[in-house]
Amino acid sequence: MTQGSFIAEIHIYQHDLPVKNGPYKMANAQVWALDTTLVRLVTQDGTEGWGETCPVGPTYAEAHAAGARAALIQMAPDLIGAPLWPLLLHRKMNSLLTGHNYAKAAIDIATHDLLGKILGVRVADLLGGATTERIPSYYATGVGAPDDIAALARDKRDEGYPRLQVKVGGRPVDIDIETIRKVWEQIKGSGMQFSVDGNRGWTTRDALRVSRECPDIPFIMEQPCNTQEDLQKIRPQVSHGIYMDENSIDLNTVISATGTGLVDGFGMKITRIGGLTNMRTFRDICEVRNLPHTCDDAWGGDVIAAACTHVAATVRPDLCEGAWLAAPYIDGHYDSENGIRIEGGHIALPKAPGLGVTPNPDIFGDPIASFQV
Ligand code: 0XW
Ligand code: MG
Repeated sequence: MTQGSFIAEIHIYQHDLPVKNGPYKMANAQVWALDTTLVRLVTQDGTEGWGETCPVGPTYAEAHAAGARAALIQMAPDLIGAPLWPLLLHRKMNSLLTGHNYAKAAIDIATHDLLGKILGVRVADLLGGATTERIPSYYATGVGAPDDIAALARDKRDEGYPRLQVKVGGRPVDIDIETIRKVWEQIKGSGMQFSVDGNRGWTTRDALRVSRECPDIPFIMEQPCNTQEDLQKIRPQVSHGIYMDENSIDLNTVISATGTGLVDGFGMKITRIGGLTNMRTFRDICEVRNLPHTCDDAWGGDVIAAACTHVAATVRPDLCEGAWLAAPYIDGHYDSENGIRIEGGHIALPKAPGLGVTPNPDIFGDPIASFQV
């Protein structure tokens, strides 16, 4: 029973996820392969739970793969013997290390997986209950030539994706404007939601110009510029909605951004905000303020994909902008049978207790570090 369950073992693994047809290009990052970190927690009676954290290269955010592992190794010895309650574990982790949400998230996700298995319920139910068994996803293009991205947009529309995110930035803004126009030609009238993601890459001058020159196209601007101050500056001058992604580094920032009306929604990453415990709080703040948001992560395999899917299943449907998964960009699954897949632009919520995926540990080789009672 959970009352007596505690963490008896922590195993940390490193694994590479090569990008299909790489590199994947964003305004501030280009990635050929992703260095992911997995955590396997084991309780005293041998029940296992999995967590994962996978920054998308070292320049997308203040997170990098080696940093995640160093932070986990720093905390792990003091987490042996800790009870499985996610809130108490968060407090414990915060007493051991300040910040480093993206590393703490791997432990938090694994704890939810474990708790679900012990209680015989899915993670979505631990988070308040699933509103759907078929979760919308969205497709994110890389930064690319206008005609190529428009052709991709058409394919993804035809596949049934309800939302498209087009990456821009890091090049002359005229090419971004051309891309936006050509994509819109393909998706207008289809009902597909449209996000234009600058990944911090536009100057405020660029963002103002795009909004001014595309007043007829109903996209939202996702993290167009680098800082919150930049967003404040453009906010009163643009006619398009603004979503915050990379700047929303913790719940405190989310509270400020919602409280001041700085943004109209969020692109949110489970690991950036600190795991499912904080993601649940974030979801509830957004629901109070009627703010739409995604449930994503930077990158990662089946464990992260399952975590995104479970939390997205609990979001009020009119606020759910989808769960982005790396699955279409990488080969293979950790769990060959129940790995998370996108079909027709949607994801089936796993049925089994916990995260509902069981990674094959042979894929990851020996742990890079292990801790036990
Ligand atoms: C499209 N994503 C969810 C995946 C990439 O890691 C970046 C991210 C975003 O929206 O910035
Ligand atoms: Mg984004």
